[in-house]
Amino acid sequence: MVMLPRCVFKRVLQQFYSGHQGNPKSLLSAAFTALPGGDAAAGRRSQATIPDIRERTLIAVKPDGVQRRLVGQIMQRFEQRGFKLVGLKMLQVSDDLLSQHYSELRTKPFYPRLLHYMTSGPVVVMVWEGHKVVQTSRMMVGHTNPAEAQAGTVRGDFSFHVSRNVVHASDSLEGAQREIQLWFQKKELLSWDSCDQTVTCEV
Ligand code: DAT
Ligand code: MG
Repeated sequence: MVMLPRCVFKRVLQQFYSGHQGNPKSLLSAAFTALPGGDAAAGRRSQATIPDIRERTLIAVKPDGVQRRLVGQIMQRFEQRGFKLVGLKMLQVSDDLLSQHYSELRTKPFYPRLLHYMTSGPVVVMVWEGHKVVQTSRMMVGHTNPAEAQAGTVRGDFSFHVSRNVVHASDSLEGAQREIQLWFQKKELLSWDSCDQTVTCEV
C-alpha cells in the first residue's frame, strides 16, 4: 500500500474533484499527478529520466567554523541553493567517531593534528537532501586546500589554510551513506515534504 503524506493526499482530492470523472481509474491518475512533482505520465516514464531528489549528503561545520560564528552563513548557502535540511545537531566529537570518519587518512602525517583540531570544540553536523546534492555541495564547499579554492565557495570565502578549512562535505554517494550512518541514528533524520518541490525541480 502507498502511504501519501497529508499535503499530497489533499492535492489528490483536489485534482480528483476538479475535472476528473469520479471513477477509480481517474482517482489513480489524480494520485500520480499529485505525487511530489508527478503527473499522469510520470508513472509511465522510465526511472532514468526522473531526477533523484532524495539523494543525501553529510555536511559538517568544523570547530573553526563554529568558533568563528559561520554556522548560519554556511547553512544559508545550502538553503538558498534549494536543498532540504533533513538532519541537524551540534556535538563535541569523540576520538572514536572521528577516527572512523577519517579512517582513510590514518596513515597521513597530518592525521594526529587533524584529530586534535576536530576534537578541539563543537561541530555542527547536518544532512542535506536534493538532486545531485553530493556533487553540488562539493563544488559549493570548494577545494580541500583553501589556497586553491575558488572565491564563491565556502572554503574560498572563509579560509586560507588546509588545516582550518571550516567545513566538511562527503565526497561520493557511498561516502555520504557511510558518513550519515556514522553520525546520525535513523530516527534523527526527518523525511518531510517541501512544498516548493515542484518549483525548484522538474520531475
Ligand atoms: P576533504 O575535506 O576536501 O574531503 P580530505 O578528505 O582529503 O579532504 O581530507 C580531510 C581533511 O584533512 C581536510 O578537510 C583537511 C585535512 N587535510 C587534508 N590534507 C591536509 C594537509 N596536507 N595538511 C593538513 N590537513 C590536511
Ligand atoms: Mg574527504
